[in-house]
Amino acid sequence: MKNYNVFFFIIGSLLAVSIASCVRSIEKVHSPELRKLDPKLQGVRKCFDNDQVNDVYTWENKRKPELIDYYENYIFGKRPEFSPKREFTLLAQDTLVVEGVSMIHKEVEVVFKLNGKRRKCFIAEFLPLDIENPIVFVGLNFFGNASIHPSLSLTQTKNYVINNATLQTERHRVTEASRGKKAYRWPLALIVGSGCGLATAHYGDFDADVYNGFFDGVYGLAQSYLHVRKRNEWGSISAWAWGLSEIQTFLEQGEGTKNSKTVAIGHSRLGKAALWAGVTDERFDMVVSNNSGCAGAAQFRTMRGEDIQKITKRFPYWFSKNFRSFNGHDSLLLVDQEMLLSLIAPRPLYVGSASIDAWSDPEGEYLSFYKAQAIYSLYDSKCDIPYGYPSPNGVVQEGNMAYHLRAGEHEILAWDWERYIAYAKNRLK
Ligand code: GTR
Repeated sequence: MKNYNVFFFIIGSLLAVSIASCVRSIEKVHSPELRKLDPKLQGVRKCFDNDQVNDVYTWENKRKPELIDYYENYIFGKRPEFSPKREFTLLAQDTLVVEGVSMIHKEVEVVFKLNGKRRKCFIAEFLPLDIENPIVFVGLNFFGNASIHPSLSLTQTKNYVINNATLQTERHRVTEASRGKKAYRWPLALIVGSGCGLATAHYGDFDADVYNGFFDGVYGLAQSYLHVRKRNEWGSISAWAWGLSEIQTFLEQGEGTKNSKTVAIGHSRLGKAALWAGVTDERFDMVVSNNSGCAGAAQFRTMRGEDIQKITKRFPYWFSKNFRSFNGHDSLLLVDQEMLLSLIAPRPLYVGSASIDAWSDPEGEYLSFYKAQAIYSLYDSKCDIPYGYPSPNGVVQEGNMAYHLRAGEHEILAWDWERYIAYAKNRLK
């Protein structure tokens, strides 16, 4: 009997301690200075010390750095500084003809080397035949370069992919049957036929989209295997954003693209990565977020569609550990996503939503976009985004801010690309 009492006492105490530490974790997740702030009273134009942002100087020198610091510490995590050596090898170069449009196609292998460790990525580039330094769209793909066109010269990824019946993947790897199956997401004839270029790589080249620790992908390159992950360190979205920046670095060294203007673009989780790449790397001249949803363009506070609990339960590894402390407490964050979008200003920003993509909360994406004009208008006094959420197939374009609501589901389609391309050509002349 006595033994049972001791047993229940120990179990009870352990439970009490773990419940207390959960409660403590949300109260104490912020640093002591930030803990004093009321989350309800935060705004993009108000610094954490209450200073108002009424000019570009205060934005760029005070509010913008503190916001980036906040996103690093509490959402996407801090990426360590690391600079590997890069070796570029041209694996294939050919002229592809897609729906009557001829284009230069190159497959390039990049080997990153650091402290005796190596990591490879494969970049596929598609450029117009006779245009020097075209605008280049830079985006990661979900199923490897060979999924975007059936030509045999495109690299089949050997990395982990999400299982997908249409692509006939087997045990998380693509198969020969997967070739070209995602071509509809990458309308090469439209992109190159409009005089633009595309550079893409498989997101798994930088980090596998699976919860398998933080030792593979670029983590393995950047940090030692003995590294103990802290609460504010990077997750996959930051690793993928690093990959986008590496494609940018490649373009700056590559033939015919040294002076190209570039557009970071991404769909869904890769839209979140494109936004974060645009924030952390100002070499991107424009950013496109396509259906990026929770932790992308959508507001946390609307509490529609995916929320922090839902996203971190399935994908804890996309974010810093700190982010999970906000599960069920989205409104305790001191930021909302108009702030993430504002960090792109004054560069052109295009947010694309889809009307029945409820999981991504298209209306919440529009609200972030609408509210981000508080910062865009510091640079452009004519900026005037209407409050009303557009109807399906509606487009709002004002100066360096653009939004559309494609009628339909969660996807990236030629309809979206047509608008992204025309807008990029107009703004990046
Ligand atoms: C969903 C996830 C979203 C979005 C999407 C995607 O499962 O909940 O945040 O990123 O995946 O990438 O297609």
